[in-house]
Amino acid sequence: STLDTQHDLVVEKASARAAPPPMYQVLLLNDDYTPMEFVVKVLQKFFNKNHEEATRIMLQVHHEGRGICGVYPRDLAATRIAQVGQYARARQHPLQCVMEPV
Ligand code: TYC
Repeated sequence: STLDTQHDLVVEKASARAAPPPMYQVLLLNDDYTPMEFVVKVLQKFFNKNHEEATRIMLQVHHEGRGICGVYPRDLAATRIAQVGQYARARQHPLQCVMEPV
């Protein structure tokens, strides 16, 4: 470690720091029933996408079966999946969201 006496900043060696947390992709899965505009809304509301990027991801899922919504540490990925599940179920849509390690 070095001490920056001007600014009191401590810079540690990488080997002395905590490892970065394991990261997980959150993916949306295609189905035949969930309306396209609902999927776009979910991507804006829970994954902070603008309408254009949300539309691109929705169409990728529609055509390829799955698409990446975001990459997060495990607890945040699990929270997003639970939020999407509750939001979709409450509106009678079968939309499914899953996570997998990067
Ligand atoms: N396939 C759906 C339809 O034609 C649209 C859709 C896109 C559904 C993405 C789910 O994750 C999904 N209405």
